[in-house]
Amino acid sequence: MHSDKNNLMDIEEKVLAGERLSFEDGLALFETDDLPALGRMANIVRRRRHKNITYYNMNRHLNPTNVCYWDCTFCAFYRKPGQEGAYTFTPEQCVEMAGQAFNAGATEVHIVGGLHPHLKFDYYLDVLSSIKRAYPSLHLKAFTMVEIDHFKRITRTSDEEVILRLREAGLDSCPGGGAEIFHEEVRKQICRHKTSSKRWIDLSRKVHNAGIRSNATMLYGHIENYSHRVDHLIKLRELQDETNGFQCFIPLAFHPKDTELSHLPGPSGVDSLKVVAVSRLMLDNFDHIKAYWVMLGKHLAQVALHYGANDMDGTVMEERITYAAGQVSEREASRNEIVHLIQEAGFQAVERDTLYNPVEAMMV
Ligand code: V47
Repeated sequence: MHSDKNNLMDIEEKVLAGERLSFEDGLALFETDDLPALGRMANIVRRRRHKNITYYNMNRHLNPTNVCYWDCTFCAFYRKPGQEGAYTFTPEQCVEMAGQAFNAGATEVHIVGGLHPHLKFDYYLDVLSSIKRAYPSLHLKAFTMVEIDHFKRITRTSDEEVILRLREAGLDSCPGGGAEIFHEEVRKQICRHKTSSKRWIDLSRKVHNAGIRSNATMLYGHIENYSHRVDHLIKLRELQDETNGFQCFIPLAFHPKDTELSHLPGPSGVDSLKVVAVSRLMLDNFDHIKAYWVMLGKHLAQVALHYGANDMDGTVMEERITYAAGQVSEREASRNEIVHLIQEAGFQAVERDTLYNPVEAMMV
């Protein structure tokens, strides 16, 4: 029988030769305690692709409503209609917030929210088109596959028609949320009413086929096991082989506070670094892996840059989803702070737009 050490040596050979890793390889990578070996391998791939560069962007999160008719057990952000703390911004308020971000140098607004039982599709189109009209150069990275699925249900048109109307209203790309863990065994326990994994993948395919880029995420550190994670990564890799429409993968560290899963501890720092490294190694057809500092914390995000990540996300400006689940100190960062974090970790900071074009004037 192969020992763990032999296994890792075989995998490292594959990594050096640029060969694709298998499901079993992914599992062996998660199972090892040899964190430095994981970091070494992931760093080889990261530096091969991006040398010493770490990207960041100037962005703002905008969550038009927290009202949601679903009840995902990992979420502390949603409120039922009429519940204390429930809110819905008007399109005018959304424009005002986008304007503040634009004036502070943002190139992107990241728009996601709850599935409100009464808002019409026109509301969402209005949010997009009003921001676009006021600030045409702002990139609107808006609505996950879960929201697009909801729009399809409330409009009773085709997926293609929904995507087209969003694009006409100003949608430029889609964020990667709502993927959670694809394996239905886990999904039925943490988000049993939510868009199925098959549907999430199918809608991503349709978005990519319409020429729109999107991101992908994985929520880890709750009830999933290693094989669920590897299954998730391989499903994403398969779709990326087909469409090449994903820009970036973002591992999302579970924050338990005030969720139905608050009895769980959330992932350790070691586990988070493993996820970043294994993602970099398994997702050989993804250009970018994000160390999302909001969920990792700023210091662990710095370390993650040595474990395969090449992007720090951005200024964020007003994060609500992780904040609701107990992330108290990390809601926004200035450009200087992000650049400093990247440089302090030993990398060259490059400001990018949403599509990973360097923003030349701002290169540091
Ligand atoms: O879909 C919800 C997750 C996601 C919790 O595309 C939680 O560039 C941790 O998708 N603890 C939203 N995570 C965030 C997201 C994202 C973030 C940054 C960049 C991009 C991108 C996408 O957050 C949700 C869900 O998977 N989430 N609750 C929680 N308690």
